Amino acid sequence: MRHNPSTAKSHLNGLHIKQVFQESSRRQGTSLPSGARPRDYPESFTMEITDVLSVADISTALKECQANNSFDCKKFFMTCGLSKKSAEDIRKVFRAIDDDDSGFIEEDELKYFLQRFSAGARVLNDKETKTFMDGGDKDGDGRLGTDEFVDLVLS
Ligand SMILES: [Ca+2]
Ligand SMILES: [Ca+2]
Repeated sequence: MRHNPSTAKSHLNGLHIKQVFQESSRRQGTSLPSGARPRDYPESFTMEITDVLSVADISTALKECQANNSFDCKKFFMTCGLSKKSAEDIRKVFRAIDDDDSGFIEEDELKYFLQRFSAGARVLNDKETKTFMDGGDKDGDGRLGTDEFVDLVLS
């Protein structure tokens, strides 16, 4: 029986190295906040709200609450399509609104809620922010936890 040493192995290794190099260049291209730990947030790094919701639906929802005092969170969640999303998708949106990654949406983050959907959107006034917070803050700690947010969207 003849045994022919294969030359294919070294060729494959060359290809493999090239693929690894391309992969690592691609990863370096993504923006990583300093001090962030990728393993804790496997999917949320480059997460944009538009990964979950369509730009057209967001635009319609923002138009509905353009006038001062016209913001209604239930109506907004319905129009932008978030009410029909899975709890997992709603949690992704939660993380996008939780700007300081505290695990909670505080009042000052809620005030800028609409700007997370579109940078040019208006800021909610104090009354709208309070109504929004009171509607979701079931345990009364003055901030929205993930479950409180998911419940509010799906209610
Ligand atoms: Ca926060
Ligand atoms: Ca709360």
